[in-house]
Amino acid sequence: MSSGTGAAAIPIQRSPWDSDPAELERIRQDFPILQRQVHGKPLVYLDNAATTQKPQSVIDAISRYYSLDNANVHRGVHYLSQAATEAYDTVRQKTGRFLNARFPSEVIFTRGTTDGINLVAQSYGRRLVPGDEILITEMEHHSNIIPWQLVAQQTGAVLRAAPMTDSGEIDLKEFEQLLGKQTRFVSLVHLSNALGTVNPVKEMIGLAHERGIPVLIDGAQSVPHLGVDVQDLDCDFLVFSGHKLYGPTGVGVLYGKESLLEKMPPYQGGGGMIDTVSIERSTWAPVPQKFEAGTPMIAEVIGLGAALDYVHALGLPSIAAWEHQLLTYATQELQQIPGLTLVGSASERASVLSFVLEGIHPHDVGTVLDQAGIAIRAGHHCAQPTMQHFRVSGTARASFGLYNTMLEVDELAAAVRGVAEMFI
Ligand code: ALA
Repeated sequence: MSSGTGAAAIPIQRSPWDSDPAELERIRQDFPILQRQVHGKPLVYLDNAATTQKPQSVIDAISRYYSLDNANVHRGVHYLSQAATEAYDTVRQKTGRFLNARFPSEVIFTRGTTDGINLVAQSYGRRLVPGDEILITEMEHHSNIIPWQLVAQQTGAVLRAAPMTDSGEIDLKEFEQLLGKQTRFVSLVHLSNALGTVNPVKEMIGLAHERGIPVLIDGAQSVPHLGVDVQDLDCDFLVFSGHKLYGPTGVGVLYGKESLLEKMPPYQGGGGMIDTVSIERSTWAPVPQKFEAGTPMIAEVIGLGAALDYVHALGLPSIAAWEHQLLTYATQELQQIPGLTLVGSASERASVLSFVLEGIHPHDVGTVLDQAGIAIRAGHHCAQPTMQHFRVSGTARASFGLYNTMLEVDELAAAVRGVAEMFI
């Protein structure tokens, strides 16, 4: 993997469970849902880009919190409140270490990736004035398009998108040309949920920084599948979701450089984010509390902490290596199916395989596979501009997680071959 991807901190190596099926089976036992059947068939879960399954340790951490430790944080002098506050703040420190942030206060808990991008758009973005430009790319998820459209409408700023090539890679020359005198902000996806492309974000951040432009990285897919080092990338902001990292839904992380977060106005007002309040005016708590109005997602943050522990114990380099092997094998197997076209053939891809079958609607592919117990996603993947580029209404998408097996790839390939033959 080149250093340009920003994942240089995670060298690809062989995964320990690569040559030891018993180790992979042991890992699978950690995920109770993988033992269930769907339509009378063992579940083959290949929709990890949408959400990942949860290990028992995450489920137990949430259950234990509600059973034994439930209390509000940052508000009480009593034992439980202090214990909950300590548990909550410990996850902030853990997340900071996971991302290699300089300070734990650079970690803000959000409801998820979408919430984090909206926070930056509605806080940092409020400084934009008519004629200012925001630069994204053609391969963004809707959650990295709409918040910028909204702030552009509010401020008179202009939203531009760097185009991609037909292999699903950002055209870096075009990207650089679009970094103009008026560009005030850049927001980029690291790993495309629709194509699997790994963008050279470190290089792109460097190009933006040469012009003094801050950059947000949408790490929804890259944080769980590649791992990210925010200091190595030198991104100004990065967002991800807990539920795509084997943690719970309803919690995510916004990393921001302290110097930027300190200058930004609050996104939402309420309890917990203030220093002083009078009817006339209020002053704000320091970062990160300034951005965490109201009772936060305490149980979810604690579940995220357990997910970080789980991933850390296995090691992201091992996870990335295993998923790389699954993707390579799946690509090789699916490419042999008559009538199948891969959508997205970038030289650097991870964890996601998008495809269309000639003359067959992706939803039909998804429905037939579902009957075989195989869960994939079919549709536009909340990336309609990406679909428009490839002139398709949607794709079928298999996406891998740390617990998938080569046998499951064989089952996927056999089922997709069956669909192709059924409709010919
Ligand atoms: N963004 C998620 C996906 O790609 C929901 O499926």
